[in-house]
Amino acid sequence: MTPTLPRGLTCLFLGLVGLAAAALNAQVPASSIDPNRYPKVAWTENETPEGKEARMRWFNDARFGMFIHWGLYSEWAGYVDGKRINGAGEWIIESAGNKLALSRYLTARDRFNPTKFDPDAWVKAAKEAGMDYLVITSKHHDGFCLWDSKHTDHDVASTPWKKDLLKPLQEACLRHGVRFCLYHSIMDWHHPLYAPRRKYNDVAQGPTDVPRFVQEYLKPQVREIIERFDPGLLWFDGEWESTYTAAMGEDLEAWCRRHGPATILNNRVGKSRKGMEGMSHGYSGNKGVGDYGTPEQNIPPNGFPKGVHWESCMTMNDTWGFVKGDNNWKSDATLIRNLVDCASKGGNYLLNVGPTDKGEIPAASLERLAAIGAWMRVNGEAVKRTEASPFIRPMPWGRITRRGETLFLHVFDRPADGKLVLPVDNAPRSAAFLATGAAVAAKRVEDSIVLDLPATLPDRRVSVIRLVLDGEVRPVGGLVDGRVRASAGRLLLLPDTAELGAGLIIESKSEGKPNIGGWVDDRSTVAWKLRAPKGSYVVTAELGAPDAGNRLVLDFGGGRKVEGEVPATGGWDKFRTVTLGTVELDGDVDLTVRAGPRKGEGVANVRSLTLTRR
Ligand code: H79
Repeated sequence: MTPTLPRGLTCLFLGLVGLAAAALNAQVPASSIDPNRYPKVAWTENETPEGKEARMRWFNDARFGMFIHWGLYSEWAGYVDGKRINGAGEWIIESAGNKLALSRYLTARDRFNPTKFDPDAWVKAAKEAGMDYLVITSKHHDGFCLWDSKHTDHDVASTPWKKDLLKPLQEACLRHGVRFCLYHSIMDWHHPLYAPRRKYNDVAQGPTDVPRFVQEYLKPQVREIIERFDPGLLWFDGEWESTYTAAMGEDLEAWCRRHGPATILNNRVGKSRKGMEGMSHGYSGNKGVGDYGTPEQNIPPNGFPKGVHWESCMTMNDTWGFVKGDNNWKSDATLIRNLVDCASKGGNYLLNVGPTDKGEIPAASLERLAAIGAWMRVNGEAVKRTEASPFIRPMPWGRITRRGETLFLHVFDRPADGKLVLPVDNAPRSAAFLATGAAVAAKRVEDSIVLDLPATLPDRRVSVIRLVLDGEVRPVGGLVDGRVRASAGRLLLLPDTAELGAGLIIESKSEGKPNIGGWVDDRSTVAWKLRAPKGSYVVTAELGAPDAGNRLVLDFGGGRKVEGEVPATGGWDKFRTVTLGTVELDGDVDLTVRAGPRKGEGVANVRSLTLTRR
């Protein structure tokens, strides 16, 4: 145990730190948002979607954070007896097979002495890169704790360093306006009660008992770190072994809510994660799934409905924990594009550094953080506090973020003809590069805004254009807040924005245009969410079908149905527009399309439905 200040003094001290942080903030880059100043919002039993948005705000607005993997494995640095152990540095004991006994692994505790640890330098490196939170491993799978825990001696207090490493980092975070967060592994290769017990564990004695491990060790430690470090979020991991159950996940989630109601939880607190893709079954809203999804080493190809939160975590080289000589570094261009990619899909990017056992972040990591920071000082406003692109799929030339009536066009690759075509029912007010302020020619052409790019872009990695529109964006066929909107009295329902039932796929049968296909089971459904201005609409479908006699039934809810015949169009790849009927609509509609009893090979390939106001 380390001595602590009396509570009153601590508060006074934190107050002064707050003032100091406010003064420092005047100097931090304009890209930063200081999550420490966001009001704390507590989770409640019957939280509304708006309540959750308020609780998640600092996280959502930040968009960019630093992951830090640091522990005994940093001392091994990927090598045993001078031989590189393949795999991630932090997995060395597991990856070494039985060549590294736990008793020997633990000798790193006698050597772990981070004399170069400079918490202010770490936090500044994060802040100056445009990161507004950091997540450090309080405990990784090897069970070693970076703070002086009252529940174990397998911690930093048992090293030559002796002192808590998390408190100084938390205090540096308060000074610089970075939200301090913790990673905590559920799987524990060291604890004697944890099962399955590893073969290389020659230290643990007695029977394993995971329910007791959870009750007597995991939960008390989680409470200890919440109360001691007030983490903005808890990043659980190692939840996938079958000894940890869904019931334990729900119980741990409830425990965290009770002891840290404002602490955000990732979905690895429970058992809902779909592999490395990282999202939860059914997205969110269920017990034991935490607050957000955790894609690992990948970025989802498309965004998710509004209200689904996620964060992609990724390494800069090949490993999370420090490995000597792992020089497979991603370029700054790749890292900036990844960050923008996440933001354009409504998610965060959590980028890892693996400090050495001496406490140094590798120079190659610092160089990349500095390069990202330089880009963020110019373009950060197009990342921070933005919302996802109004288009459900990425543009071929780059990515889009938005705030209010402004779209930020992040150009990765200049199209050969230099033209960016945005299918929106808006007029442009202004368009200019953030980097230079130089105007970009933008005009309305039919259903689109077309921008003419200069021959050379200001930044070969990502050049951002701030495009101000004449009002809220009205994407043609796209989504605003998860619903297709009308444009010039017309609602265009495309495969991209549909929710496809079992067996249905998006394919392209002709002219490179996508269509919904594979409709051979007449129990399959296709659904759209839309918002229709009050009126009477004619419903048409652009479809291809070899056989006549099939029927499409459109259920608009509230007893409003439109039913129409599918004619033979001459083949699956011969598309024709047919009128299905008319319907009265007013406001938000959840449309479900079903097929009547199937005739022939299948129902139809559907390219689009169009609702046109009369
Ligand atoms: O903390 C980081 C990883 O250690 C942890 N999650 C991130 C945030 C993680 N745990 N499991 N996995 C990632 C996936 C498992 C990968 C493995 Fe392997 C493949 C384990 C053994 C083979 C990676 C590659 C580790 C050793 C070789």
